Amino acid sequence: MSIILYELKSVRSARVRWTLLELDLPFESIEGREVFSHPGLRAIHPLAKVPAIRDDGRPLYESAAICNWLADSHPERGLIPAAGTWGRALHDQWVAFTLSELEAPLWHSARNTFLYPEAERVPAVFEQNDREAKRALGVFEAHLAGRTWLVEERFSVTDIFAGYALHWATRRELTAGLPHLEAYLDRLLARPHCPYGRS
Ligand SMILES: N[C@@H](CCC(=O)N[C@@H](CS)C(=O)NCC(=O)O)C(=O)O
Repeated sequence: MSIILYELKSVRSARVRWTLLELDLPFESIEGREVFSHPGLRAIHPLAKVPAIRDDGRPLYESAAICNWLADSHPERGLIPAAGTWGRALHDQWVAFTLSELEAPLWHSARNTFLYPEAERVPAVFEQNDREAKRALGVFEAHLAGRTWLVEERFSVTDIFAGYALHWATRRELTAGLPHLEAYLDRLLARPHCPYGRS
């Protein structure tokens, strides 16, 4: 078994790195700014984005698809509820909610902060995006009141996945006044394999 991970340590590939570490799977890392022009990455991802993996020669991209695949293909580690269970439906719900309601506005703001050419940036989007992100954060806050983890009261890849976007929201200072969410992030970031910390 061989896994190659194309990554840049502080971005969404951190989800895949953390999943691999929790599963205790060995992997080769191709990391750094040069990753975007690496022929290995370009052969996998049509937009040359990270994360991407090659698992026993098979190419896969999109952080949700990769994390789910890795956890599903090692069911003995118990990192993801099994397909066809209610726990899995909840996992899918939180992944979709994270991507569409929280990560989309955060990413749109990021693009308008440092990715688009300066002349194309639209500062007006920040307020709208922060408002949308805060609505989503309020949903996490309400769900986490009285809960330790997102699904089935045990740590799972759902927490790895959503946790990355929640941590991203702290970097935009959007989590003030959300004590359950802040406490959850403290629990998450204290885990030994968490690849990032409070900034
Ligand atoms: N939805 C994708 C997002 C991938 C993505 O946009 N990755 C960024 C880093 S977080 C990237 O590679 N950006 C380089 C670029 O846009 O050219 C996922 O979750 O894997």
